[in-house]
Amino acid sequence: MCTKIQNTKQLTKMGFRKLINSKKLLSFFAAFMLLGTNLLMAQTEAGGAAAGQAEAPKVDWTGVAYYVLIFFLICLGVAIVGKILKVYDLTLKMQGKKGLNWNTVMATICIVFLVAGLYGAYWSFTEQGSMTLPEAASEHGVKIDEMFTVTTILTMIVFFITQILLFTFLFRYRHSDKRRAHFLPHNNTIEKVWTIIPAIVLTILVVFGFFTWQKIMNSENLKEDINIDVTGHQFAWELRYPGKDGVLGPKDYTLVTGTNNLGVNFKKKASFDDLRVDTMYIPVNKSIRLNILAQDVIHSVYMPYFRVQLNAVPGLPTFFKFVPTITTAQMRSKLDDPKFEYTLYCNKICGGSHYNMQKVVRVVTEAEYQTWLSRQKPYLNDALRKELHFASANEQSNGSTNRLALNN
Ligand SMILES: [Cu+2]
Repeated sequence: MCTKIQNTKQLTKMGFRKLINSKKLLSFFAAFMLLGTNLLMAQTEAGGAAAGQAEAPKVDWTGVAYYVLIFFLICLGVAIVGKILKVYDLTLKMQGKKGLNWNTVMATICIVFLVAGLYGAYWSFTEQGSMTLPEAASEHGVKIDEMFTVTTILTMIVFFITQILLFTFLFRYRHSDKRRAHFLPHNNTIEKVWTIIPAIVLTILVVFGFFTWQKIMNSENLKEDINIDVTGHQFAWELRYPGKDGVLGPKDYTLVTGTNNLGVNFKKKASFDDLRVDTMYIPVNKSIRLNILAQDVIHSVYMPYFRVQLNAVPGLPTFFKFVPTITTAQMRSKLDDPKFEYTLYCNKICGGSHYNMQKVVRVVTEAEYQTWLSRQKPYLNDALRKELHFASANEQSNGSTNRLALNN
């Protein structure tokens, strides 16, 4: 008996030695790296503070290394606990006692996983939930948000029920020598329940989505729509507004030149008063029709606050109609951010300078919109007049005064 205990002690010692020897170097390395990363992060923070607030925040890749290392440390910790349990189990067996009940260990781990996972879901909602967009600033955006909320609530109910059932069943019905499993080869009722319920829920969601999409996209073209051409190319958005006639001149890709970079056809009258603008001004509560085009690769018109997104595809003109409901000034006071701007982004990684594809969008009152519109420059600028061999704006105005003078 005495030798048996000694043997056990020796074995335990050997086990621990092995464990320490194999993990020692790795643990030291991990601790060293963690300390090093912390120092790096401290330096970045100090550097950022010294540089002042004017500089844009930089992506801190040392933070990623920090979390990767923490993950490896946790894995190492779990492995060490596992090894210790294994050694403890062996010790018990060598002492002639009953070893560890691994089924109970695994079942407990399942419950721990469930609790940690549920807390993770709660953390995700409370921490990252605030990162979602504020209220929709367009008519259809409210409907999209409703759809999103209903889908999230339904999927969350299913998520919580299934996860809690899965892990508690794993715990409750873990293997036990006192219990025999019931053999259930087939049950029609269960099959029907788990086929019909998801089918009904999914059908409701799909039909709901289908009708919402129909309402958004099947809008008629109205005379009072404000047509705006949004053309994407690497790496900028070009905006063209119709002039007083309210009609955009036609375009033809064969007419594209350095000066006429959108290929506007100036054989048509409607093209003459078109305007080229830099910031997209749109009047509140008016129907806006964006005519979306791309000249090289696929881009994507993305205006998150209006819940607008549509691809800009070369050779395939598309459009999106929406009604903005909150002015920039109103949104600024709502968000308590005097610098807030709505933005038009490109939502396709379309090349190296993709990030450049941004335009400020301002939602204003009708009066402000008209004032702004009257100040915009025509697409047909002097350089383009020269290229097309048109009389320049100055010559034309001089000509008309001369004619007036002659008539008098
Ligand atoms: Cu793009």
